[in-house]
Amino acid sequence: FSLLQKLRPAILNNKLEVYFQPLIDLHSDTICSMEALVRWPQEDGAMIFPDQFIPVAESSGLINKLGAFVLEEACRFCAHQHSIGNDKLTVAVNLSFSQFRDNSLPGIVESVLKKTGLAANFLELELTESILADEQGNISTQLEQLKKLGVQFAIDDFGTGYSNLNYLRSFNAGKLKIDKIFITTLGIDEKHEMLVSAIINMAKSLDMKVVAEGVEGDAAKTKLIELGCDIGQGYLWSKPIPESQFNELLKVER
Ligand code: G
Ligand code: G
Ligand code: MN
Ligand code: NA
Repeated sequence: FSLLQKLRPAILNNKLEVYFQPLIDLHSDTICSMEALVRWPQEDGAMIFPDQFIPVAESSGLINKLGAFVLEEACRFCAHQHSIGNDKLTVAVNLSFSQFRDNSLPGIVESVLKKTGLAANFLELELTESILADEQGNISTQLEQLKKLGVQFAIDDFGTGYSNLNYLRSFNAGKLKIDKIFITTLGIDEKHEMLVSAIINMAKSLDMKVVAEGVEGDAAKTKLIELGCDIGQGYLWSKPIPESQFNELLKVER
């Protein structure tokens, strides 16, 4: 069987699972958000990661179903956290270019928010710069519709794509996520330090919160605090984990 032949029934029969990775507010040292990252557990205990099956879902038209599933799981879990008192927690969901292909995304997001009861401003959609830069398609119309719903946006993998800084400014995303390739060795070697510092200052001048992805050690964390970064995400705190384990993390914190 090909991956595609297995993926279709897996999605239809709810065999995919959504993991969550915490984002840490570096000022208060507490969990302020979580990123939803999809996983595909296999019968034999093995795990297939999204780098392998997202491209298959994108090229086969399954990405909308997959995306709707992740959105619903993410919003449901966040709404549940609100109901038990973690009422500041936000949740981030990754979007791919192909999820904008048929104009259905704003409607899907709206219905998921309604169904799960999560207030729109607690949902954060992660976009890459290439999605933002699309000028031929109708992505910008859909982004406007999503903005009207009141959802938030984060620019993902910043520093690895082609930036249109003027568009970045006018788009007004709430968060800028610096790609992990610039972060992992921070505080160990000085290679990326000036660049990270410049990105942080740029984001601040654009009124965006800055997230450093791929924080793996204390050296990077210390350097990021020194550089004025707001939020960290990475193995230093936790890798992406299932809901049950995420609940434990939040309990430890309280
Ligand atoms: O944990 P990691 O292996 O989860 O993620 C690998 C890549 O897959 C990342 O680029 C991430 O953005 C992407 N990804 C993870 N979950 C989703 C999802 O639900 N939707 C989309 N479109 N991409 C995802
Ligand atoms: O959506 P995005 O492309 O940013 O996906 C984040 C990816 O980074 C996921 O695959 C996630 O599992 C991975 N990741 C999260 N924290 C770390 C980390 O500290 N180090 C590394 N190398 N990868 C990480
Ligand atoms: Mn992401
Ligand atoms: Na990223």
